[in-house]
Formats: sequence, C-alpha cells, structure tokens
Amino acid sequence: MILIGLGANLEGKDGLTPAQSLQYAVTELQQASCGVDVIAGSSIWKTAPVPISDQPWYHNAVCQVETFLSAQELLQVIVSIENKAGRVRTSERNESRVLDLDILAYNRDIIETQDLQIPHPRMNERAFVLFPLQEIAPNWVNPSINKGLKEIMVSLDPAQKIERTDMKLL
Ligand code: PH2
Ligand code: MG
Ligand code: MG
Repeated sequence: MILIGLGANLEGKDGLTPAQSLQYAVTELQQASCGVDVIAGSSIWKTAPVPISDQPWYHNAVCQVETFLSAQELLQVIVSIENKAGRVRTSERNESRVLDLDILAYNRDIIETQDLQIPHPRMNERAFVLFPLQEIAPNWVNPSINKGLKEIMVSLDPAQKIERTDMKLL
C-alpha cells in the first residue's frame, strides 16, 4: 500500500483555502501525466500545529495511491505539485506551508536515504496522520516497527487536538 499524507495551513495560490489546496493536490496527482492513481482518500481533519505553536491550525488528510513510479520518482512528482501550489521553502523546520505532501509508506519498503525516509519517521507520534489513515487503512502495519495501526495509536499523546470535518479529500 502506497500512502501519502497531505497538510496545509496557509492560504494557497489564487486564494485557495488549506482544505482546497489538499483537494487541488489530488486533482494534480490524478493528471494522467503523473502516472499516479489516487484510489482512496480520508476525510479532511482540522489539526492543531505540532509542536504546539501560534501557527494557524492545519488541515490534514491521507490518501492511498497506485503507481508504477519508484518511491524516488513519486517524490519528484509530489515536490513538483507542492511547488506548483505555491509552496515557498525556507530552511526552517515545521514552518507554516501552503501544501505539504509526504510519502508515508511505499508498500513494505524501508528506505533510508538523504532525501527519503520511508515509512515516514515521525508518523507514529502524529495524530494528524494516524486518524485520517485509520479511516482508509485501519489494518495497516508499519513495516519499520512491525506494529499495526491500532497498537500504534494506543501510544498517541492525547493532548494533540484534532477534529474531523465534513469535507472529504475525494
Ligand atoms: N506538519 C509538519 C509539522 N507540524 N502539524 C500539523 N497539525 N499538521 C501538519 O501537517 C504538520 C504539523 C511538518 O510537515
Ligand atoms: Mg510533513
Ligand atoms: Mg514534507
């Protein structure tokens, strides 16, 4: 199963709201030229910034894709979509952003390179990833720690604020 996490907490290109930027990303991924097929999408969730800060709240979602692209090639596609959505990169970590697309998992592969760590190393602590993921893949097992989603979620810090909205990614 190939999973992508989506997040946004700034107004995007042409005044898109963060939720609309997430949906824009799916539309872009579905373009035939990408070689990616989005086959499932979670609800869109409103989530407090992690770590807690005075940044605006994020909108987050997770989707499942099918593709013949390698993980490295998929990374190039998602970076180009982030850029097209108007993302401006600084050197700061956890900065606010117009659109963030992260490969969470690529089948059961474990990848540790300079620009790609899969499964995403911080996803196990993040309610804003795991709650949307639970909607589309409740039986997913993280191959890097050999733990199922339910077991991983038991250890989540309950202080993370997160609310499901009525909006869907797809
Ligand atoms: N992304 C981050 C850092 N913090 N917090 C929330 N709620 N949602 C995010 O997508 C997010 C974050 C770095 O990618
Ligand atoms: Mg991220
Ligand atoms: Mg990212």
